Amino acid sequence: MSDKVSRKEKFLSVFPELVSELTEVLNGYGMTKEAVEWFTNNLNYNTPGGKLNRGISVIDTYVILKGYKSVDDLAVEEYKKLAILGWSIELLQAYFLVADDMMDQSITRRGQPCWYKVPNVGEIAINDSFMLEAAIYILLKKYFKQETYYVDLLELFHEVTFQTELGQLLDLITAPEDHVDLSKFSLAKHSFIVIFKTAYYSFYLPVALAMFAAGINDEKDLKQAHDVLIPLGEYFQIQDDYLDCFGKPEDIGKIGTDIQDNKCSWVVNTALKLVTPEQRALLDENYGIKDSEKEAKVKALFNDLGIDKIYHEYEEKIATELKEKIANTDESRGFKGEVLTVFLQKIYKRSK
Ligand code: GPP
Ligand code: MG
Ligand code: MG
Ligand code: MG
Repeated sequence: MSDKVSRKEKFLSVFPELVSELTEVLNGYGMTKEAVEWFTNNLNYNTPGGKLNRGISVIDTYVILKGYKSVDDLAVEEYKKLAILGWSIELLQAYFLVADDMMDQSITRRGQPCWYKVPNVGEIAINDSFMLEAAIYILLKKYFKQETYYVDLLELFHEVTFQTELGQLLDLITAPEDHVDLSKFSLAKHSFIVIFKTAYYSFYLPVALAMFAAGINDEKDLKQAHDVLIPLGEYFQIQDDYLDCFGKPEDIGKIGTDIQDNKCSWVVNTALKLVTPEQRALLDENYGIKDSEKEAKVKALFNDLGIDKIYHEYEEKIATELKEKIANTDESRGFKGEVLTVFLQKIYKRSK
């Protein structure tokens, strides 16, 4: 635990330097004091408030690939470069979340009002989200332009960003907030949405960044990472969907809202495959409506259908498949299966 806290603190301690370096760029363009303050607030409000797992996992992965004992073995400059790659993912995530909260008309994020809900921000948040994304490329240019893998980093960020946008598009047109149409849902669509909207940037990106930084850039190795991390990311989101419905609020730290919110979740998609015409009619009538009695009817149906058991079977099957794949990792070029094991261990049978 204390190790985890100190890894997070060490990672966080780099952020203020990045904020000053980024705001210096605005000063260099002669931006007004007010504009520089605005950008500083945008960065501080939207970037560091989450769990930072994605950013920190870049560093952890690099430590394993390089065969170091711990992050304390990294030289100061080496640590900073890795932390910048980590913060670049966190900036990408900040960009996505500021924009997503406007699209979803959300109210709070990470325990505070969504940025666009902050007084005087409103639709300026659209431009602010673009600036969070632009900050990634300012940092990459400053710290990595001289590296042979600079173009690899740029292409990776561009590709993963586009993949996330594809997932977001399918998510938005499949489950509009205000219109329930369960005929648009399917497990195949669910799989596409979660892989593109979450798995690429949350699971593949941190490992691929660490691999480039460690000089392990063979297509075959990137594919080995991809072929475990993408299904692992899908598994992670299926857990999230499962816990939203079946998790204990005291474990997951929130009260699930997917049923009332008309979410195209793994749970409803699994149910849709099993229902009789009568049960389907019950779902059509009660899913996606802000009414706790209707929600309770849907939950009772999920229980009747044995979704809980199907989930646990899925979990065992996917974990076994992933362990087998990891055991077969070809380490001849320097890639290490341990990187993938660490990710799987963090997720397997989590209850929060
Ligand atoms: C959050 O998903 C959205 C993303 C991670 C990707 C957004 C992509 C863009 C291109 C803007 P969500 O809306 O399902 O989750 P949450 O409940 O956290 O808002
Ligand atoms: Mg959202
Ligand atoms: Mg969304
Ligand atoms: Mg969820």
